[in-house]
Order: sequence, then C-alpha cells, then structure tokens
Amino acid sequence: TQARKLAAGNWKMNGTRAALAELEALARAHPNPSVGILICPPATLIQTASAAMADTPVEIGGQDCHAEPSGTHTGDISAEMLVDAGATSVILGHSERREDHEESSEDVRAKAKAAQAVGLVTIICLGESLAQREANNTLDIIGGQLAASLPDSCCATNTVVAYEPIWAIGTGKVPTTAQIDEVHDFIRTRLIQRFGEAEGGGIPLLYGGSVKPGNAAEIFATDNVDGALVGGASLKAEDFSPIITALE
Ligand code: G2H
Repeated sequence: TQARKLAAGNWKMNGTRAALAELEALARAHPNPSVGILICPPATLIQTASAAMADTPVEIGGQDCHAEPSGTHTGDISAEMLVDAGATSVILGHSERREDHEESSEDVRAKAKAAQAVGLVTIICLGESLAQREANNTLDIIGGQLAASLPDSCCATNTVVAYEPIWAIGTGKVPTTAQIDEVHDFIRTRLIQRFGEAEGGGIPLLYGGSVKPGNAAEIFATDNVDGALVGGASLKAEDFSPIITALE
C-alpha cells in the first residue's frame, strides 16, 4: 500500500528502568531502519526512554491519555504531558483499556481528538471478541468501532489503525492471513470512503495479536498490512528485532 510501515511495541504494564537496556540493544541493532520503530513503555519510563533514544530512530509513545488537557483526574495523564515527556505517539482504545476501564469508542474518539490536537500520532485499536467472530459479526463490530473511535481530524500523518482480534491477544492464537486480509481490506475501504483516497489510503494499518518472529513475515506479506502492534514479543530486543527486519 501507499502507507508508511511501522513496527510498534506495546509493553503494557511491564518494565522498570532495567528494561531500558532492551531499548539500547534495539537501537544498536537498527541504526538506519527503513521502517518506523516505536516503543510504548509504561508511563513511568516515557521520559527516560525518550531521552535515551533521542539520537536513535526509536520513537517512544504512550499507552493511553485522558481527553482533558488537565484537571481533577487522579491517576490520569494528558496528551500534553505525553508530549512533554518526549512521546510522539499514543495507543488508544486497546481492548484491555476498553475492557478494564470500560472505555467506549466515544471515549476513544475524544482522547484521539485531544492527542492529535497536541501533535501526537494516535494508534487507534479495534478488535472483535471470539463470540462476535463466531456469530459472524466481525465486520459489523469493526465497522462500528472504526466509525465511532476515529475523530474527523484523522489523516494519513496523525493516525494509525491497529486491528487486534481480542481472541488472538497474548493467546498464541493467530488468525489466518485470509482472516487478516478480509478485515484489513474492509478497514482500508472504510477509511478511503470517509477520509478520501490520499488520507484514507495513507493511514498505516497494523495487525496485532501474538505477533512473533516466527509468524511476522507471513503476516507482513498480507495485503493492507503495514506493520504490527506487538505486545509480548516487544519486551526483548532479541524478539522484536527480527520482527522489524521482517517488515523492512
Ligand atoms: C495485542 C498485542 C499488543 P500480544 O494486545 O498490543 O499483544 O502481541 O502480546 O498478543
């Protein structure tokens, strides 16, 4: 596709300062990558990680942000704070946020609007549950999440969409390339319908869910797959590095 390629790591609630050594190793292994490399560590590491990666191609992102710029929201972090800490991107609407924190697509859209307004690239996650897939509702669910989660301000440079079937997250179960192809093709069509050929066609589409060094090349060979959002296999440079290489 015409979209840029991106290998994104989502560390979730993993990593203390000791894990910065993995970032250093990653940066050493990819001094001049032909694809984007992004790591989203826990919020406590964003500032140190972005300082450590300042002169490398490895970018640092957040895993969530609040929709408001500041205020009485104990425990929350605003988009501006992420920028201030050195983040260039933020993951929004991950299924673990939608589940653990009851985030709706409307919440995700408000967060995305706030994040884009301060210059963050928003990685907006969509995905169906196993029950929804078995009931043959996958495309309806994805279409609904896509329409409601993306603000009108989305364009090719400020938005990335990640398709993460919930039943494939951390389970080792990976959809077939035909299943990935069907959903990514559907997302691409909807993006072009809504944002036009240039913008909708240029938004990178990532696949996420049990991506590993052993299955990355096959997934990346699928139409409309512009990269991956990687959880478990992004924690160690020795696992994430071959995934990056497979995308290059
Ligand atoms: C899906 C993915 C990263 P994992 O959540 O967002 O995690 O690769 O561990 O399935």
